[in-house]
Amino acid sequence: MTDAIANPESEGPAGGWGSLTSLARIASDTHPPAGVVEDIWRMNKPGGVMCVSCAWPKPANYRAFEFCENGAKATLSDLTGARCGPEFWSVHTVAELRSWKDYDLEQTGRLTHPLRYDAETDRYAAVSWEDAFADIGATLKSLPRDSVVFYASGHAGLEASYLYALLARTYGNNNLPQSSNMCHETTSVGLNKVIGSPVGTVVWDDLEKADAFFFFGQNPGSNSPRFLHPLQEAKQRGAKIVTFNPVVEQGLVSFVNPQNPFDMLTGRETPISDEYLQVRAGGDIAAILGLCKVVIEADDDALARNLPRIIDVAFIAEHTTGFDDFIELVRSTDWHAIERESGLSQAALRRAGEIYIEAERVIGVYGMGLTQHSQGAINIAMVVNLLLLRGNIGREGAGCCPVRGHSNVQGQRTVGIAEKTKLIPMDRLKTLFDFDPPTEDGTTIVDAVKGLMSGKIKAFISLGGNLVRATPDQEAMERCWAAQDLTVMVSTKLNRSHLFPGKSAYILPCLSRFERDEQATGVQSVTTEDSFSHISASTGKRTPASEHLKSELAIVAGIAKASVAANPRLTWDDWTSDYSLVRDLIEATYPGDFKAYNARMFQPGGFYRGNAARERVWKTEQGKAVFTTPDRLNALAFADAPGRYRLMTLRSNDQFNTTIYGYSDRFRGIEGTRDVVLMCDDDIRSAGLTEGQIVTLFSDFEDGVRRALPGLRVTRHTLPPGTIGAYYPEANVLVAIDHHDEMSKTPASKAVPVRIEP
Ligand SMILES: Nc1nc2c(c(=O)[nH]1)N[C@H]1C(S)=C(S)[C@@H](COP(=O)(O)OP(=O)(O)OC[C@H]3O[C@@H](n4cnc5c(=O)[nH]c(N)nc54)[C@H](O)[C@@H]3O)O[C@H]1N2
Ligand SMILES: Nc1nc2c(c(=O)[nH]1)N[C@H]1C(S)=C(S)[C@@H](COP(=O)(O)OP(=O)(O)OC[C@H]3O[C@@H](n4cnc5c(=O)[nH]c(N)nc54)[C@H](O)[C@@H]3O)O[C@H]1N2
Ligand SMILES: [Mo]
Repeated sequence: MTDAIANPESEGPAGGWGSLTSLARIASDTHPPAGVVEDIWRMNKPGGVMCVSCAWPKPANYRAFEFCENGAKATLSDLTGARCGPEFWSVHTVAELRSWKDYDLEQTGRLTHPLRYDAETDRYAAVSWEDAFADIGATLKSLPRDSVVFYASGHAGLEASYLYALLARTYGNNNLPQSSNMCHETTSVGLNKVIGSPVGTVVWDDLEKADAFFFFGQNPGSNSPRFLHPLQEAKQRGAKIVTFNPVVEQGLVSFVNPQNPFDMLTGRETPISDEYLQVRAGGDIAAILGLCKVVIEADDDALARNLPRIIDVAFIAEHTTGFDDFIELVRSTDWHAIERESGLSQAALRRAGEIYIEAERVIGVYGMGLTQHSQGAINIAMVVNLLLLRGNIGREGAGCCPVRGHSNVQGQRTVGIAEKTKLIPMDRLKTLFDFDPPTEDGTTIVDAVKGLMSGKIKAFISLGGNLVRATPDQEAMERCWAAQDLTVMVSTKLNRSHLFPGKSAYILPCLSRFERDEQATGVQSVTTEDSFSHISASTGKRTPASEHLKSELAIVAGIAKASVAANPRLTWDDWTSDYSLVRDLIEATYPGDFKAYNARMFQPGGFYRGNAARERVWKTEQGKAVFTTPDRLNALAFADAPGRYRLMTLRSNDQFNTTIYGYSDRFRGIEGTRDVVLMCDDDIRSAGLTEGQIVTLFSDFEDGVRRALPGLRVTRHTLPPGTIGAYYPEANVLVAIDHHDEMSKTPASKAVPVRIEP
């Protein structure tokens, strides 16, 4: 809640020289080979590689530089000169590596050989691909079908992902949870419930036409920095930006375009947010209700004075349901309750509400700050309520914009990596492949972790990711993971999940998207889907990190051939030799989304899959867009209590999820360590602590389990009282597996109830 927005903690604006310095450091850490600069230059452009980092779209009218600091970091990290070969294991045991930090594991470099764990020596050793596939297949065949999970992190392209889902289903289950089960599953379920679309409704052109952007719990400066370019342009044409975030995130305060020589030389900053509202963690329902109250009051006033209405009466009547109940709640909720629950003043909410009213076209942007709460789906429904009031969905320059994480996280769901059977055209799969697809729903991540804990789950295949590190209740997770009969991880780099091998355990190293993928019919391209539902091709050009690597698709096919009953329709070898055949299958399975797929995949900006809600066709139960009346004012599963804080688990600017690139979170002024707890002055004082003191955080989730994270340095930060922050993934030991969004089971990682002790 600031008038002149300033970030007391940041060393400078987002972008600018800081981002170049940060890149130079990573380049010197990774010793990239020749050609990497060319790859970065061509990134996210037709004929180049689509970034392996986030899912931000690739504009058709691309700029000279269509990459960001983090995309370049991810590229340098994939193309590092460092190698983690079999000789590494003659020096280190798995037990020893468990004391290593995520950063140190990442620095060992690219994995070069398929590896099998040997319990006797407590080391991994090289194994041939044939032996690995044969042994994995034999174990899978011996296990009950429902005891095996096929997890995917959002990296792998659409082709490998489609075959991976087919592998699970022909093996015999729908156990296909994905990283989005910890991320935007709240969107897939919650947004779908209210507008009939599991994904956002805006496209690139809308960004260029919007008059206002409302940001709720999304941090573009660190997590989708290319977003700052259209935001900068929006500001330059007079659009307004309003941010709701407990943390003053630098990317939402000001930006120096590192790719604009004039900006760089003059240090010209573009201020981003016009209003910055530091909402309490979990307080967005109340905050948005406040905005809606401003809109309704203005509308009442217009009506009384015979002026044009503020709400879009015609749109509401034709396209929505639930309006009356919602408005009843808006009217009956008093400002006192709104201020208390949001932590924001009525005056600040009025200023933000005025911006909403004055804007003809508004885009509502959100991220993990809304989805990772116990009432995350209601948070999202509230954003939709706000947008619906003025018809801001299904119109140019307006809409709902959830910003996705991994580069192909949205696309993997599109092509069948989903645990919910109702999302899958099973009849088409049956016809195409002549088998009976499993009919029971598969497991979410939360249920998979609980299945591990109870011993029901006996094997995990991971297509990318680092699930042991990414999920809640990490200590229990490490124990249960290692108790499985089989763990198979398709990976590029060593990570903590590899250090808890099952009774039989394999690490299968794959190509990065930048690397040349040579198969029997020649060099292959792969495709991914971005946050705006556009599908683009990537063709890797770099020499693979090792001659022993296989593509993700070839690895999936290898496991499938060894574990799934032979069937003349399952031509895994043909698909591996020519990925365009897989794209034909995807088109046959999803004809509406992938028409002329092979012909269109190199189209600049990608081809659009379409979205009914964008056309105001509402595929909801009610056939209309839904106003939701919340039954509470915060998104929490617990009440406030003395000594209890709401812990947000945060990302630094120097990490991609569990991959830690370094110890510099320069936008937040935190250098050299990640072992910190961020607290405001008032909280430090009232807890009787001093800045710099080392403390332990304890979970205050009322299930009787002791969860502790020791060794954190109290660090002063500008935050609302009662809201504190620590880094993910380190803080995952504090998150309880039963603490998740009610509707979608997304872990509630943004308001974890904790106590602090010296
Ligand atoms: N550099 C980098 N880029 C990434 C990633 C990364 O780790 N590093 N991860 C990728 C992935 S998988 C994802 S999903 C996205 C994640 O990107 P984001 O969606 O931006 O996720 P976070 O950074 O976890 O949290 C977003 C913001 O929510 C705020 N917040 C916390 N609690 C609340 C709340 O209750 N209300 C509100 N209004 N705000 C709140 C936090 O202060 C933070 O600024 O980024 C992707 N891109
Ligand atoms: N407390 C807390 N927990 C969270 C979150 C939070 O904000 N707070 N965020 C959640 C979110 S949004 C997400 S998405 C999850 C992330 O969970 P995951 O997706 O499981 O984790 P990542 O860190 O993205 O996975 C990194 C690993 O993927 C492998 N990898 C990298 N590139 C490739 C590739 O091209 N192919 C293959 N096969 N493997 C590759 C590497 O071995 C690397 O170590 O974590 C969730 N957990
Ligand atoms: Mo994510």
